[in-house]
Amino acid sequence: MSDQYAPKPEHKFTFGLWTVGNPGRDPFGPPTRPHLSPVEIVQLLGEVGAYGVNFHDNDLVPIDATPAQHDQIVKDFKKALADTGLKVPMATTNLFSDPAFKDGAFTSNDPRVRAYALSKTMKAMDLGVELGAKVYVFWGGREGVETDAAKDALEAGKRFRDALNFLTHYARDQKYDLKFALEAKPNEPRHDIYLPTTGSFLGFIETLDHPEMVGVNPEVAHEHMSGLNFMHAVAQAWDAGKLFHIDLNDQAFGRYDQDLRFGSHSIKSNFFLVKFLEDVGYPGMRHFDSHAYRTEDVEGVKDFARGSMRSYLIYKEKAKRWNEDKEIQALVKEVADVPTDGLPAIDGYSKKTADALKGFAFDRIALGARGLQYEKLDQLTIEVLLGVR
Ligand code: GLT
Ligand code: MN
Ligand code: MN
Repeated sequence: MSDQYAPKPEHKFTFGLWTVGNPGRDPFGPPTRPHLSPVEIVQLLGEVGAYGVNFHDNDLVPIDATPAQHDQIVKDFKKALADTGLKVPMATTNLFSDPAFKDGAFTSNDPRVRAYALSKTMKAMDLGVELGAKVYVFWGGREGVETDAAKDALEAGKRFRDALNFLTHYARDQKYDLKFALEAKPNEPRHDIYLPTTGSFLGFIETLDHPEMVGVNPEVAHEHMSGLNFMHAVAQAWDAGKLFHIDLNDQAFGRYDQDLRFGSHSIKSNFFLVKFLEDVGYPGMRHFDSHAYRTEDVEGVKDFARGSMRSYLIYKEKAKRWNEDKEIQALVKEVADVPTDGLPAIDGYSKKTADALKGFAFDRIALGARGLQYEKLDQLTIEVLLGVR
């Protein structure tokens, strides 16, 4: 592998314990590779050159661990972090695996489940902060329904809001330096999950007590499952100052949640995503929320992890090439570089401008007849991606 695409700490590449630790289980068959302990996963990530490791409370400490086991596990994990230099930039809560959460956590109809979810999340936040996390992710995998006969959607939204408000107040009370990042997914494991897209969350956040603490964690696969352009969702989040974290993976449209290796499937979309993140200077973590094919052994998991980071850096290099390509840039410029003689200048609203615009004689036919050369521009883009430019 050429050095140019070797991961470095400044690239901020992170993986979850649940990603490289995925043992290859799927709904149709059991694991195909050995279980790795958190310490072994940290060592593996150190070996492949990742910057950080993220976790759900129960990826690290099993849900039924005794206090003594908890302490020992956290101690061993801290030692592995110190030995490898890996950081913990993000943590989250598992509010979806345990049968107690089968009808949701914060939106459950059962007030005892909602209270348990708050308690579990506060303890998980304590653990995350203890290990250095600055971002706390909320993915409400079970916050939904199979049938709308079961739950009042309006009430569910209010419960979700109440829970997040409670937890922002808790974080402030504890003086935690922690931001929340909400992750949307339209369905799976529920038939429908509430607040199904990043755009839904961006609207919802503004209804919270502390919107400044709360942003989003968009995931490629999840927006693709909704049939959406992921980069557009990311751009909207960035514009709103809400891109606190990002889950990179890949996904074919119209399929189950595949969590494919980043960069492996939707090549043009991935290119424009990386170009966007690099062009705006997104300063956060590049988290790979994906896992190796079920066909792989532990060596294949390393191939998966190395490939994710390497592909990101290749896309980044292609984006630089695109930005520096004279022919491409000339075409980009040409679209907006047109004579505007006589056109009223628009610098915000004024009555004078409004009147001038309403009185101006536009040559609508000429506007519609102009060719924009996007075919040529896209072909040049494809040629950059295919390596002939
Ligand atoms: C789960 C889900 C991911 C979320 C994780 C955080 S867990 O693997 O599929 O998209 O980001 O809870
Ligand atoms: Mn995710
Ligand atoms: Mn996913």
